[in-house]
Amino acid sequence: MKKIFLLVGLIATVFTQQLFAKDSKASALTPLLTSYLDIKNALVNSSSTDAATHAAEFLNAINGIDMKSLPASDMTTFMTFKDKLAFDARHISESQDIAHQREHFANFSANFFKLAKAVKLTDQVVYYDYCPMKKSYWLSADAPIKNPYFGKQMLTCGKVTQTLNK
Ligand SMILES: [Cu+2]
Repeated sequence: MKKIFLLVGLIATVFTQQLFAKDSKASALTPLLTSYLDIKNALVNSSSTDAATHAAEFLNAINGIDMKSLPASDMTTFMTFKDKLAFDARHISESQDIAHQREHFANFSANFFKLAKAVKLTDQVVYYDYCPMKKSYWLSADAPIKNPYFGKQMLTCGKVTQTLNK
């Protein structure tokens, strides 16, 4: 009998988690995380062209967000960071110079993490990594370190400093 209760409890828990998962995935801001990670991966691969393309996508996404569709608290946070994020994304999108893109990416990442901490963008685990050489941070969806500031030159330099959704 006890086992049945446990089983029912377990099923209820899983069901509830899935309901919440569906809820948070619906955030209008989730595409920003996708584009952010695309930019990051392009920099890991030292591709300035791809970084520029994905930064342009980010810019389109952030300018296309309907603020009225956001819950009030998310809207306030979003408004705090919108212009700052758009500024760095625009510079990355307009440059083909990877060093210049990486300069902007440092500030971009710091602001993006503040947004990601305040607004639930995903149910997936997000890592906040730090590069001691560059003294800068980045977000990643994967635990192994792949450094976007140096790429192949120093691919595994850095460490995880914070983890979201774990
Ligand atoms: Cu610039």
